[in-house]
Amino acid sequence: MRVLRVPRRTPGALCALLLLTAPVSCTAARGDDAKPAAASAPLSPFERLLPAPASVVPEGLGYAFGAGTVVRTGGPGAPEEVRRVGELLAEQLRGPTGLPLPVVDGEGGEGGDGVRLRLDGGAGELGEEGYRLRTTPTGVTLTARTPAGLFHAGQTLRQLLPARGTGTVPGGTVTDTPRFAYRGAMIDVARHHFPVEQAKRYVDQLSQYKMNTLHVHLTDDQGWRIAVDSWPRLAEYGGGSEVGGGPGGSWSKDEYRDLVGYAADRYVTVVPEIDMPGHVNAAQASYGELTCDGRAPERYTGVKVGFSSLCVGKERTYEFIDDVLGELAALTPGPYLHIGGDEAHSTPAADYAAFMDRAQAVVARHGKKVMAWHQLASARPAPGAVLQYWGHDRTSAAEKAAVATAARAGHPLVLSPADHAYLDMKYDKQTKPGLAWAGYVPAPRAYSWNPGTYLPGVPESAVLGVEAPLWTETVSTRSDWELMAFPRLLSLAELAWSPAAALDWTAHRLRLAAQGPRLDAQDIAYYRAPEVPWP
Ligand code: TNX
Repeated sequence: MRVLRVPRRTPGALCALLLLTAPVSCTAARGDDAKPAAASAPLSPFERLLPAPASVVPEGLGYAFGAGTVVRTGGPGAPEEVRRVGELLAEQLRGPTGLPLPVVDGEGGEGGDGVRLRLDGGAGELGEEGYRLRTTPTGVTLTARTPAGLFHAGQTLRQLLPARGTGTVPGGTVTDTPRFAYRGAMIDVARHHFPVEQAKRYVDQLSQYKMNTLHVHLTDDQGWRIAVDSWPRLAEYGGGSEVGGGPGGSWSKDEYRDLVGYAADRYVTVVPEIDMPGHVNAAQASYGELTCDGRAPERYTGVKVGFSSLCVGKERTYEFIDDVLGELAALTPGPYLHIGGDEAHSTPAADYAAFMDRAQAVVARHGKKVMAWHQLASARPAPGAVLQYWGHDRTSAAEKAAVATAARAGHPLVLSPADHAYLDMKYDKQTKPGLAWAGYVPAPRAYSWNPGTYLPGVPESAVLGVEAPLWTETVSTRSDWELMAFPRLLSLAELAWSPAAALDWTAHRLRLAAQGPRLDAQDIAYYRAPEVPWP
């Protein structure tokens, strides 16, 4: 066995790297490294992997990609889906390598050289999304129990080749499974409208770092972005506004289906959100019957929150949410409908609880599970409802305790602490777009928290995962979106996937730096965070 070459680095980095190869115990050095980033020795391809894999055993010689390399997707009886994963991987590798990489139906085992995709129903240790990637001089074998695992293996393979050009995949075995099942990003397409193409681009970007959920915040005071056949003015009129007075826009059902299918091909589940009972001005501007006095307000293009509320005492309100959630459920293969429930400052607490009871029942009747912001914890979350925590260091102990109580009662938590995971917080005071109500979130801060121990009284087993929301009050262009998301999204992807023992900022910032050329090659407008030694 070849020993993993470890260039001179800090003890923390060394520790994290050792953990990749050996089950030693090690206290990772943590904390924000405010010093300017120094250049350091180049990382090996295994060390560059982001998210850091659970285990790497370097061994023997590698496999050189060349003009004759083929992608093999399994022998007779291999499911069509494996073929599809192979086709997609070949397409992803053709761009940077410039090789033809034909996909052949054939021996997916060790039988022929090249890249072999192998589904192994018996590999129980790899779970729902894990994989093994084994490289010898004759090829690279990707093994998983599920097609999703094969997809993730393919993303690892991409990172083991240069950002541009072809090369040799190093010899050895990567064995890798995720720490958390839910690894998400959220995009707010309500405050500013974005085309579906931009959301698909984000799916490409996040799935290569093994994130598996895209939460889409489809409605808010400033705009309604999804077509609803039974209430057509929602999109037609309510879609025609956005923050700042721009034209807005909305997605047809076909566009939305296209996004959902595109995401599914990359093993990303779309979680649609219709925010209620607050954040509904665009709906009420479209249909006056959704207010208590029956009068439609003007469309809204400012950035205030908490001023609108559905009329909790009116039956028409429940016909509305039944129609909307019914149509949305029919468009949603994933398990969750997110019903918001945040910042309902204009809905009295008793009304809020009564409304959320009925809204949750509607979700269940349409065969879906409820997801909601953590304010639902203080009302009556339905059995199994997933709560998304978006508090921060200054959130009151009582509010945190309500969430912890709900978690211990069996409500899975998705953690999006605003002062670490909110991609719309400015990096520092110089960042042009963004807000700062939860403080600045420089790159090390996005990374330096542990989802498994973050909330007092919440065991890691109650944490379903992590999500990075990008609110768009101040974000209206692709470049600002990418500036805010990258590199922090990569840090959250690693927190969500990698074993706790591998988390170490000093090592992580080198992995981030190593992603720079890949982000450049993909024309991603990332922020060159000064704490990261970008090449
Ligand atoms: C809080 S987080 C909100 C959003 C804003 C965001 C801005 C949450 C559930 N609600 O309405 O867009 O802050 O950072």
